[in-house]
Amino acid sequence: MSTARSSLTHWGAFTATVADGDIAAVRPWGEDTDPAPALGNLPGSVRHVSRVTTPAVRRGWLRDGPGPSSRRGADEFVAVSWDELVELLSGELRRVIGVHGNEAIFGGSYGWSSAGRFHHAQSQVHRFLNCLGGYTFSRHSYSLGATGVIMPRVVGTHDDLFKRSTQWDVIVEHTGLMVCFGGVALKNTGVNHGGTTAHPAREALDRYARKGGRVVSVSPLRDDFTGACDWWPVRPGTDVAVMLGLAYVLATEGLADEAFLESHCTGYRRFERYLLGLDDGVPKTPRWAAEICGLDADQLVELARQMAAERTLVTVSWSLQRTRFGEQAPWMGLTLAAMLGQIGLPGGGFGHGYGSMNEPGLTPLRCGLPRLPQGVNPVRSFIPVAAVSDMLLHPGEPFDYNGARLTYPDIRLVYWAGGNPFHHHQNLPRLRRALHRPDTVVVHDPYWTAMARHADIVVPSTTFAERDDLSGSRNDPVLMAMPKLTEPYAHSRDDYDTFAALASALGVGAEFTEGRTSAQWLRHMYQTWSRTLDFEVPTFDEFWAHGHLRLPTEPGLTLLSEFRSNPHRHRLATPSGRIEIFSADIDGFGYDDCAGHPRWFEPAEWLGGELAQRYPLHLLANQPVTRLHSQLDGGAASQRSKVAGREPIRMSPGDARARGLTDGDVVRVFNDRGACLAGVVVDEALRPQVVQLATGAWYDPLDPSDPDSLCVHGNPNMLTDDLGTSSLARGCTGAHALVQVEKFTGEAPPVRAYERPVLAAR
Ligand SMILES: Nc1nc2c(c(=O)[nH]1)N[C@H]1C(S)=C(S)[C@@H](COP(=O)(O)OP(=O)(O)OC[C@H]3O[C@@H](n4cnc5c(=O)[nH]c(N)nc54)[C@H](O)[C@@H]3O)O[C@H]1N2
Ligand SMILES: Nc1nc2c(c(=O)[nH]1)N[C@H]1C(S)=C(S)[C@@H](COP(=O)(O)OP(=O)(O)OC[C@H]3O[C@@H](n4cnc5c(=O)[nH]c(N)nc54)[C@H](O)[C@@H]3O)O[C@H]1N2
Ligand SMILES: [Mo]
Repeated sequence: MSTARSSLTHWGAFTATVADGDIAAVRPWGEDTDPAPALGNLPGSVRHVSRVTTPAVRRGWLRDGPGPSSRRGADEFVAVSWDELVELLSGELRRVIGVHGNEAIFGGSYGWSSAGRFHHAQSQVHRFLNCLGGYTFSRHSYSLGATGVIMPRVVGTHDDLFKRSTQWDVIVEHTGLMVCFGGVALKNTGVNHGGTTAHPAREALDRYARKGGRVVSVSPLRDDFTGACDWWPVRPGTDVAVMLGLAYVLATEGLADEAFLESHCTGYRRFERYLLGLDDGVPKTPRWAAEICGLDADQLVELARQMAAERTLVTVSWSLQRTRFGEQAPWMGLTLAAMLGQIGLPGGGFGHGYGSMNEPGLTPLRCGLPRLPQGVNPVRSFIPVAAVSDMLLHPGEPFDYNGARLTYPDIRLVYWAGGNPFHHHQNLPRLRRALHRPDTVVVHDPYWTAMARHADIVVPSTTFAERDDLSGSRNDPVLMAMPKLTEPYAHSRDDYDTFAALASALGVGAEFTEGRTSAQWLRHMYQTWSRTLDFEVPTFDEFWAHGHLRLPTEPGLTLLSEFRSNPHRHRLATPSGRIEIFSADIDGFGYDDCAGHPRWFEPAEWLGGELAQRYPLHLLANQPVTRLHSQLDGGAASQRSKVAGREPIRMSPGDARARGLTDGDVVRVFNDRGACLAGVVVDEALRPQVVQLATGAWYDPLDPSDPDSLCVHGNPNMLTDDLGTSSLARGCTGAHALVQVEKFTGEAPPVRAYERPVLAAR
């Protein structure tokens, strides 16, 4: 018997055919003209061999009790019953809270998990831990670690840059020139947090091109822009120099909009001293920039003049801030746009994240969405999200963050539900050592990810396909029902039911559930939400029966148009109320890695630096085309992309030739931090000396007992560093690393990442 139902993932809406307890086939949602390839990973995902079938406990933890252990990731697991699991886990939570306090629980639990708004694992774990008295939390995201701190300080918002970005229709109608740092990578527009029912970016860019709109794509990869453009193959990590070179032309040729800089900005003169080199003796001329970025100085001059002459949109992809000194690129992009004086004019100004996520360019909802209340966390201790290894390795030690001096808490229990640190964190050998430290590591996941393999207690979760839920996102017009497609596989349980059982064992059952089942929660969330609306919506039952609900949106937006029209009435939430080209606050922090105005900092790992002598290739560890992060890496679309069973590494023909490499070769990619294998794809779309290996291949150590072991599959976080963007934001720096690549000789070891661990008898 097969049935067809519609549902939603972060990478799009679809209709599934279900047979034999699994998704058999999917068809993209009717209105989606550009569905994401990752939909192809769904068939077979419910009964995939990598599913966690039963609650499991690491043998050493079961035998010796909680405590630091270097066996994490190498030990056997023992299957336990749900009753035993609840007893062991609730007992351990009680112990840690009783002996060490709630601060000793790290519950940041970063990760995307599923699109559903109720069964969102991170929301569930936060609500649960809040009922227990709180937890050490994490701030911001791996997506936007630097932006999340710098942009509120200099333009008063982070969220509105995306939610209320200049819309595609406005760009198509008004923009004459798009200068896109990091391109507009359509592969990334497949995805949106909370799901998405339409992917309009490709079609909008087609219309833009047909109208004669011009694009300059500044990126090491040609395919970061689809269709006609001027491709400027920049050296990775040098965009700020390019922007400074352009700004220099504007400043010295009388092309900067002095009136706008005066009326809407503060601190331009301070910045201009730096730009002109009045204090450091280094004018940031196009020639200076060209030396750094590897582009042509005359072309920079020409482009700056055109930018001043045309309606110009300066866009900066999120990847540019996921690097050392990542605060600078969005800040400098904003500054460049401010000098052009077009911020707030239709089709002009600044954009951040076109081609990073589906959201920028889309129309926002005129209302909120149903949500699960997470309660209140009384614990004040937190870390910037990408400081997880630092925290575990340096308890009690101070660190700088956003103007404050904070102290790392002493974590005893790590609780992860709905994320995969072996996907998202950098420097995996260091992460493994950090994970040896706590007394207990708990992971809820439907799959045996590397994080689950490094846990002491593994809790088998259902996937979105095995429960009722609903979802939508703030820039998509459709609220979708996500009906259960099939029964829970093996002994998996909804995270909600697990937390309800634990809460009950710990005496806070009623607080956690408020007396509701999941079904009652869905109805309750919908009804609570509908009472906040200023328009009529159908009843929950009508919504559920129909399967989706169209919501009103706000078309025609231009970012910061209100601020432009009246900067007094629509002050920005910055200290000056204006765009801060110079921030007295940041200047006052006295950091040597983030100054009072945007500037060029030379990173340790770039092609112009000393380290490039030893590691002469610049690795871009970007987002994968065929999946969302590490999710469903075992699925058909992701598997089709592999080369010799490994994650593909792309390199330019010259770099391949110099190493005697051809398509299909297995290579070892390495630097001082670690190494992984990958499968070669030779491609002219890459700037020479640049290689590209997407994130998301499941970590697969050749020797699981050795933290430094080679990953045989191709996880680029074996190579990246977790130093943090700067003392200001301490954001993720996973986008870049310098590496060397060599042919792997001998028989390549098999990839075993998806194999279910053998569960030992007691
Ligand atoms: N080198 C490098 N590293 C990066 C990046 C980069 O560009 N370069 N990008 C970074 C970015 S931007 C991000 S956002 C992160 C993403 O990092 P993550 O969000 O941690 O990655 P995902 O693979 O999406 O992990 C989600 C996990 O949730 C699980 N899951 C799904 N549904 C459920 C559920 O219902 N319950 C439970 N308990 N679990 C569920 C999935 O199986 C999966 O293991 O990675 C970051 N890491
Ligand atoms: N298909 C798919 N889409 C996704 C995701 C996914 O996993 N799969 N993840 C989603 C998430 S959570 C996020 S946060 C976003 C991330 O969005 P981004 O961070 O923008 O995505 P990336 O693919 O890492 O980077 C985009 C491009 O920037 C270019 N780039 C890298 N470094 C530099 C540089 O120094 N200079 C210049 N000029 N260009 C550079 C790379 O060539 C890269 O292809 O993507 C989202 N979209
Ligand atoms: Mo992200």
